[in-house]
Amino acid sequence: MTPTLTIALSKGRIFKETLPLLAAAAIVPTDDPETSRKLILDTNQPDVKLVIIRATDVPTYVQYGAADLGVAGKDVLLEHGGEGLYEPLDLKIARCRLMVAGDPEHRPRLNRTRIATKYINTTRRWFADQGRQVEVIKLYGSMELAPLVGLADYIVDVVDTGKTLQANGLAPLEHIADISSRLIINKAAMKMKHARIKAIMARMAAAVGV
Ligand code: PRT
Ligand code: MG
Repeated sequence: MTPTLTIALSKGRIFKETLPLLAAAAIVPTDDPETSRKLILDTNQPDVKLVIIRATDVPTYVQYGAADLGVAGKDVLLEHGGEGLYEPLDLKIARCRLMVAGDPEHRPRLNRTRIATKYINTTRRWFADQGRQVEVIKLYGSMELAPLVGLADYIVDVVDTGKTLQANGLAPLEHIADISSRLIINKAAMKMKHARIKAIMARMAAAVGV
């Protein structure tokens, strides 16, 4: 019996945009995570399962080998640090930009500028690399609210169309990184399940067009 191959995905845009790439590798889920309450989804292949978890947890599952493969945004990977993972393929999906954003008219407090974000490591690195002293405040969502209520001077968040910023009177100010989702692979699994993983990678790469 072949051991199970487990693929970690998050619901929403990553799941939707990964589906055609999995299909190119002949992997088709038999449950829909948006309607099912199951956290482990079966696929058309008896020895391939999908685990559906929070986007920020995907690198952790793959790092510890709880999943062999995963799909994670580069924003999430920058923040995680990528330890224990291979990141062999840019899937070019769920694209956006990691930005510093705020009210362009705003004058930051003089002693120490405050930045609200869920990307605390990446944010610290971005400002430290430029020798700018900031205080970083960890939030788990709705970052756009922080400057409006005086919690922070600026935010660091991913921006796609910019409509969310605009609707809140904010604008993108500094570009930190271009973001897309990456295929990530557990290092031990890459050795133990090499042939199967290589085959999936090759078919996904062909579907992405690289
Ligand atoms: O939503 P949840 O808290 O469960 O987790 P999550 O936000 O981490 O997951 P999800 O599925 O929303 O995002 C998964 C990945 O998609 C992220 O890690 C990014 O790599 C990528 N991605 C691409 C985005 C966006 N585009 C995006 N626009 N992630 C989030 N957004 C949000 C952004 O945070 C902001 O609130 O959408 C809003 C901005 O969109 P615009 O179009 O108004 O600019
Ligand atoms: Mg979200």
